[in-house]
Amino acid sequence: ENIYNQILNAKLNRQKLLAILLDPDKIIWSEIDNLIAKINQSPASHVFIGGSLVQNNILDKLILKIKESCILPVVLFPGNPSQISNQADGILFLSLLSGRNSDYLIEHQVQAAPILKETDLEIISTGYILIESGSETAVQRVSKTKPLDRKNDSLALATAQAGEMLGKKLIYLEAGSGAKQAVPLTMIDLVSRNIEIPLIVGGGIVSLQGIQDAYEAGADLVVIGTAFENNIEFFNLDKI
Ligand code: 1GP
Repeated sequence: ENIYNQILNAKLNRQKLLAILLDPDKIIWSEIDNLIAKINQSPASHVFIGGSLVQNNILDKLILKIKESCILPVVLFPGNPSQISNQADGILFLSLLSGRNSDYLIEHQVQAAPILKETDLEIISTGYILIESGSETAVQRVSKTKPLDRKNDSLALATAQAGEMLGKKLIYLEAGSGAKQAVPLTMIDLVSRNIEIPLIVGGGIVSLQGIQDAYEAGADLVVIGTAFENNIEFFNLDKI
């Protein structure tokens, strides 16, 4: 359980973590070496791999390429059970706790379990909570679920606590990739102060200040996808 223990230890030591999320479908292969170099120069502690419509051969190819020159743990962040690659180090085994679509609560997990059993992946049980963020996001569209009201901090907390009581090892507060509005800081604050397990926050964070704010509110690990995808100098912005 190396990946999880590292996240847990970081939380205990108040050390903040950062994941860069790569969508295999959006990779520009001619620029991959430079992309990986930028990841290596960035403060990232993890590489997450996921997207809505990923094909397996691309997934394997991307992970093998990253592993050639990047030592960060590669963690799958799958949109559906077909997005499994034994080339990664671990997988966020997600259950979409904010929704009431049983496919994303348990059906996909049932389909994935026998496949995962055949891999060496570290399975990290994660309570995934989608928060309303100004307009419909891909997670919402694909999962056909309603996100939680962004003003209802106490419902987000009750959902996170239910996840913790169900034995989830991580809680992920998600605004959705490319969200107009990130997860509210008051919500991060309330949830982080009232659960023991590490808290991941992502979706719609587009500045270094936004990352810092999420950390200060209580996020243990922040996920950056779109902002880095749009500008691989993202983590150098304050140094220019
Ligand atoms: C999406 O939380 C991640 O699942 C990252 O979102 O692409 O908006 O950074 P962004």
